[in-house]
Amino acid sequence: MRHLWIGLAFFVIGAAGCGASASRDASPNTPDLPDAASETGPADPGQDESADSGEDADGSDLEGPNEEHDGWVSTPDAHEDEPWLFDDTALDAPDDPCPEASCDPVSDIPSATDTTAETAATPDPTPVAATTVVDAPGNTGTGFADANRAVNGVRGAGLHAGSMDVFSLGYQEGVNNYLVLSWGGAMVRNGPGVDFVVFENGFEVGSGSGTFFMDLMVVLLSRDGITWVAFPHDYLADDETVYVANPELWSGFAGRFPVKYNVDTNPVDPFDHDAAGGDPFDLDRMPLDGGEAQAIREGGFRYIKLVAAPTVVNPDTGAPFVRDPMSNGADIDGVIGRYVEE
Ligand SMILES: [Ca+2]
Ligand SMILES: [Ca+2]
Ligand SMILES: [Ca+2]
Repeated sequence: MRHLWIGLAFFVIGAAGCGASASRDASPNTPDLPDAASETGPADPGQDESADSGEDADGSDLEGPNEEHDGWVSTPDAHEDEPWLFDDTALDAPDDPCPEASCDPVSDIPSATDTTAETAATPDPTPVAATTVVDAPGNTGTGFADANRAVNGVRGAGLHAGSMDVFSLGYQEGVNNYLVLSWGGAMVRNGPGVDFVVFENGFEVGSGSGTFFMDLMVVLLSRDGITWVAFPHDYLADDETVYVANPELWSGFAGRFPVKYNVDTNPVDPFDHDAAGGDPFDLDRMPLDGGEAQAIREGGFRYIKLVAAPTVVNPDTGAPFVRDPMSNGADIDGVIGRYVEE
């Protein structure tokens, strides 16, 4: 698997600078939003209603069991009085953020060919893009607020440009800060190596600069659309109150890597990270907790929730995850599962 790490080196060499100089001209922008930190105070009791109305405004093409947002509030780790601000301070993360031998604690990129899955029977690879928008409160059906763009195929724009074929999140909790997708009821199982890839639209700021513009997301998984478990994630910077534009420091997040895979113009293997880019995830990193995380690790998941990281509390600081000052919300091009079974 070493060749993968070497292949990735060009992504990260010297990537210690901040993306303040990044231009988002090539990337879709939603209107500027207030700083995330200012929106994460005590919950507004009215947030539930505003969130529901936002969802219903254009939810004709939405479906699924999460219409009442039960998943967000019924998870034991969630704050009952802050339904839209996911606080992972109680996340049942392992002490070792990278418990498997298959997982490099620094690069955090699982090999596509590892054979360490602990599933009883190895599933056959059947790569399928997530096809169903289950919950997208920010969906308006138009432009970058068209949630269909997250299930219509991945159209990456390469190392130095962001795809425009994306659904953009914002930073208003419950209004536009997350997206839930499914595979139409099918299960994404844990097989050898990477099990699913999230394609956002990050890009390198200047050829060879090693500095990347990223819109980071926390990934949550669910079997039933009600109980959610966050994929283990950890910002590894020495000072976690300062944003660093280095994908290697954002362990377990989505939105880290540029996307070269394009269903129309560059239809490479989406699980070949060197060729395709994107953010690979291996269910072997879900903790053996004897509970829901382990059940997903061993049996797979049906629903994926992508949440704008600046609206999620970093348990190491007690404040929301920091972000690039130019970031105004993640842009989701698509998600592809590798071992998809009915
Ligand atoms: Ca796996
Ligand atoms: Ca982006
Ligand atoms: Ca797309």
